[in-house]
Amino acid sequence: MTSARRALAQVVPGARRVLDENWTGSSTVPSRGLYPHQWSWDSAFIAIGSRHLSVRRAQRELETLLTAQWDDGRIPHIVYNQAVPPGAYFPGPDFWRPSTGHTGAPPGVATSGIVQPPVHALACLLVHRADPRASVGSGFLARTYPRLAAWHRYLTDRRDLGGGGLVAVVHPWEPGMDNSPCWDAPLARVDPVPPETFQRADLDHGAATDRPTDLDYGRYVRLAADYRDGGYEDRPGSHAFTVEDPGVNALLIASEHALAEIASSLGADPRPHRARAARLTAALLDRLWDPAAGLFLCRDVVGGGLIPELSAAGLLPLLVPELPRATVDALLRTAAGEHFGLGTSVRLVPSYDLRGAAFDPSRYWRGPAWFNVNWLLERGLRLHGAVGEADALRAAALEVAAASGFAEYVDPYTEEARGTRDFSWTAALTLDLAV
Ligand code: 9WN
Repeated sequence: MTSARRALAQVVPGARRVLDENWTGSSTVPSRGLYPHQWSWDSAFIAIGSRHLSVRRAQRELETLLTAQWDDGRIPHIVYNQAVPPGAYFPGPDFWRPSTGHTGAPPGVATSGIVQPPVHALACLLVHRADPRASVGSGFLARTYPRLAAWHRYLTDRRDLGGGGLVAVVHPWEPGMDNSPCWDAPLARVDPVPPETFQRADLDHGAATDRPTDLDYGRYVRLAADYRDGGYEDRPGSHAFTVEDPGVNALLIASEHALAEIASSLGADPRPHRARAARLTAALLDRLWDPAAGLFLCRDVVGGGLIPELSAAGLLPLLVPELPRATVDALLRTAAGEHFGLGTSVRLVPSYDLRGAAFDPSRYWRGPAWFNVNWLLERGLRLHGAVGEADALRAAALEVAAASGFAEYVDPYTEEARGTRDFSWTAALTLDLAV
């Protein structure tokens, strides 16, 4: 048997086992030990994979998350399982409660107050397509559409903190790439809280060399506490950390196109969604494209200017359907070039510049290859006709996922497992690639 066929044969039963073991009855934890609650973009990726096992379960995954939506439209990045002991994950549910006691979350639900990248409309569309009759018949699409529309409105109306038509993130956890070197300069302005004032739980489950540092955590806590104490208000100029990230904005554009398709399936007007996607695409090109780097960069709204660090988030605009051909070609050259080495020095795209001063092949978002990023890139490559590159990436992802025990991330050179194992989105997305 070739290694590709062996990988395929292992991935499907292995992925099913991971997803079954991590299912709680209403949603799926990213991993039993390290992440014992529901995470926002994880659930979107998980539903994309679990729709191949059970469409109902994938619907439930997304609807559990959407039930925790705040009254301003935001989808919180964590929905806490209140049966889990509070110390099992830091920060726990009590951390996010403002002094007023009101978070905007629906009663009876414990959530965080920050957000994660908007992959949800894309996930809902893919779950719908897995069984359109069931999705319309059960009311899944009709229930999720207004919630997704409110979510996108929150992002475009309340989070345009740079005033240029893009969504800004106000915490490094929001773009989902927590300790990316892109945040080093903007975070250096943040005064960390002292390490003795909080108790990390992540180091009980993960190697310290694979995780963010205590100094990173001190700054994460300061930013989250300031946001909470300000009543989660999104006023321009009120956040110490405000960044426009190309990954977050590209995912919003892809999801806005998905929302247009959802609207059409429900007999609603898709044009406002297409118009919003077009406006966001123009703003993305205008504010974040760097022709010299051949990549989209992050914009530091507080400090001003583009951040000169090359992150895989800058390749994610390949998911944008209306990207100009010259931009697509430049991104393809950058992906294969010395900074990301795709198909030349590595088989899976690293999270950060292989040549960057901060590159570390083991530490979280500072170099390791992640399966969600590679799944998104595979989709983007295919969308723009780079079929050979997409096929090679798919084959590598299947092989490495199976060999690594569905690792959270891997060393991009050696492909050795890093972080936790039996990680849900690795299982879900490789299952999606396999079937
Ligand atoms: C903080 C759950 C999440 C992912 C993020 C990843 C990591 C959390 C943490 O785990 O972040 O949200 O505790 O480190 O960076 O992308 O959603 O899998």
